Amino acid sequence: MDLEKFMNDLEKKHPGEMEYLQAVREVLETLEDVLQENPQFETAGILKRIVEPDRIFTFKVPWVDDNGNVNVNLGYRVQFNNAIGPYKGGLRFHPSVNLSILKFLGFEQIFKNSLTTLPMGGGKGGSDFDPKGKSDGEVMRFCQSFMLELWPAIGPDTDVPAGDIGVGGREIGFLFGAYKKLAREHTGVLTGKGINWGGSLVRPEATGYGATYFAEEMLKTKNTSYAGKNVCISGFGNVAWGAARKVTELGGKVLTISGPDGYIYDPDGISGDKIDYMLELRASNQDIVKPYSYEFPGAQFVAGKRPWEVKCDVAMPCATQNELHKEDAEILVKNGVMCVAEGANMPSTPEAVEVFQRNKILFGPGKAVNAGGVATSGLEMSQNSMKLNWVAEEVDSRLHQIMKSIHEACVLNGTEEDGYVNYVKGANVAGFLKVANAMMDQGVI
Ligand code: NDP
Ligand code: 2IT
Repeated sequence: MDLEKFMNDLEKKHPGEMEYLQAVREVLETLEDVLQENPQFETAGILKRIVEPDRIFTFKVPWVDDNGNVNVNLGYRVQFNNAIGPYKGGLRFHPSVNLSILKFLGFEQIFKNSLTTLPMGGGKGGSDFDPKGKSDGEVMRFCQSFMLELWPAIGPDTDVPAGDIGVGGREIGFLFGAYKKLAREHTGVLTGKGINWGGSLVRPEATGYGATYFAEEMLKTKNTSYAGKNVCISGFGNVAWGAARKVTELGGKVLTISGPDGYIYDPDGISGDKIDYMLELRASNQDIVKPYSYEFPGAQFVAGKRPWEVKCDVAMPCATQNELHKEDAEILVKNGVMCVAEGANMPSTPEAVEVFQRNKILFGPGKAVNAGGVATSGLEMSQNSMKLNWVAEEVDSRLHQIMKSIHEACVLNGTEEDGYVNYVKGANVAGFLKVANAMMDQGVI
């Protein structure tokens, strides 16, 4: 396949969709061998079909704020690919949300969900609504208006949304309440639900726990573990919180978290009460990490910078896309980082990934490392279908097993001649093959 021609043609169809084009290129770059070994994929137009979403819904979301003013936001749902199961993926509420970002996330989700071993297709959605500083009533009215438009397009066997940036338990509750009223049924149409109304234990922790389990497997390939390692985490949301908990439990020391205002460096380690405080910080609706340094005076707040300048053994970017640049990667490598595990989706730029791989650093891409979140959403769907709840140990042990199996799939498909594991290639190849074969079986449709 002529990758440059393919990308040029795609760019002509979707000009300016930078994140989407970046994600497509990153996957296609690693599929050369698979495409050569499977000429039937070319004949059946698998690539041309897999890069385009099945359909996209866009809609307006009008809502009234506490002052009685009318606001209008944009709402989206991208149903990307349902070859191996119902569309599945989160909703993101953030002012930066646009179609390019949701298409990149939906595209990544296809392969991530395939890796989980569970029957889930890929989708993503959200809005440019900013929950920051909004009252509960405003968030509720927004969520109700959003669902009023979205509900006919989703369903437990059709498309199952969940949380992402800006969408947590509160938002899922309001969205679910609205769906239940409109559809007149109580089903597993969303995941990340409250524990008393169909949610799964361990789902809130799952992405961060899963990321840490995956990185632990990576470290094992070098006969080492988290014990005694210094770890830099970015972000301070749901994923960063779960990762901080599990890293600490496994004997690592979390030195940093970060927000849009800068990062916290805590040389004593972010553990125990300090991790609980992260939840308070997030719930404060201010979206800044600086208050941590007032609460725990041993810690330092570094304004306007990212945490990658702090010397560490393991780096876990858990905030957002393209937050770790080439220069950050170079500093991390210079400071002796041995493992980089992406808790966020596509946080490292392509140039940063190239630096890690050239220096033979253990590098785990988001679609493998953070798959524990959606995997546990899949386990929530299984429990909803069976109409029963598993205990936390059962869910956690299944999550752990899934992360180990994703790691094995990456090693199997990504090991290079010199023994270096290219986890990017491994994850893309393993994720792609299952979906491509399913598409072959189902015809051109
Ligand atoms: P949260 O909303 O809980 O937290 C994200 C936080 O990171 C936001 O408060 C945001 O602040 C902040 N942030 C944004 N940009 C930066 C930055 N450059 N540096 C530091 N902080 C920043 O989201 P999640 O924890 O759920 O999601 C984090 C990442 O993990 C995303 O990439 C998401 O797609 C991914 N992910 C999430 C999963 C889940 O289950 N929740 C599953 C798999 C992946 P602000 O709003 O002010 O910009
Ligand atoms: O990016 C992701 O995998 C998520 N935000 C979780 C999606 C889900 O359906 O649980």
